Amino acid sequence: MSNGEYVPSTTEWVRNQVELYESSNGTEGYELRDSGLPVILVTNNGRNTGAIRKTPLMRVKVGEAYVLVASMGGQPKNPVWYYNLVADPNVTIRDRTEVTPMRAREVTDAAERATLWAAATEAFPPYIEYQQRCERPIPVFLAEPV
Ligand code: F42
Repeated sequence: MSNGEYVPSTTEWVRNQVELYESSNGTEGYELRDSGLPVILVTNNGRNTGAIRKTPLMRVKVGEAYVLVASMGGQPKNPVWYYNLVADPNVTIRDRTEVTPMRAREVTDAAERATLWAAATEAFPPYIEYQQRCERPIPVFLAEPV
């Protein structure tokens, strides 16, 4: 990881979720709005600035690993964090009170992706609709403990 400074998300509700999650040491802010579904926090480096970025994502846990789904609500473009993770796969994942250094790789093998997509849609069914909404194949990463 670089020594960059933390630069909060430009999206207010996302920034607020990160703030609550971190300031409570993972005892608050770990659910997606009113859905009650659990969220993890991914910390990584910006590929151009080296700044520290923090991105809440749905919690999709497979064994010791986490599936990271670059869905961004089914918008046409990939989220910026997708490009950051491709450039530098070193991340820290907070799952409530547990913080673990991990490495994230984009899953390109079709069979592996299908298995992880099934786990992702089981944890968070709206991913199915997000994929129907956009033409890009939604990228999937697997983050594994270093
Ligand atoms: N997003 C998902 O894609 N999947 C999820 O499962 C998901 C769940 C979720 C749960 C709770 C919650 O609060 C948010 C959730 N989100 C989920 C939204 C997610 O947290 C992100 O906000 C969203 O995916 C958009 O990611 P983004 O990286 O495009 O963020 C935007 C809004 C943003 O803040 N961008 C910064 C900016 O300033 O515009 C990014 C800046 C950046 O990284 N710059 C790079 C750098 O070097 O610093 C350079 C980038 C470049 O390519 O030039």
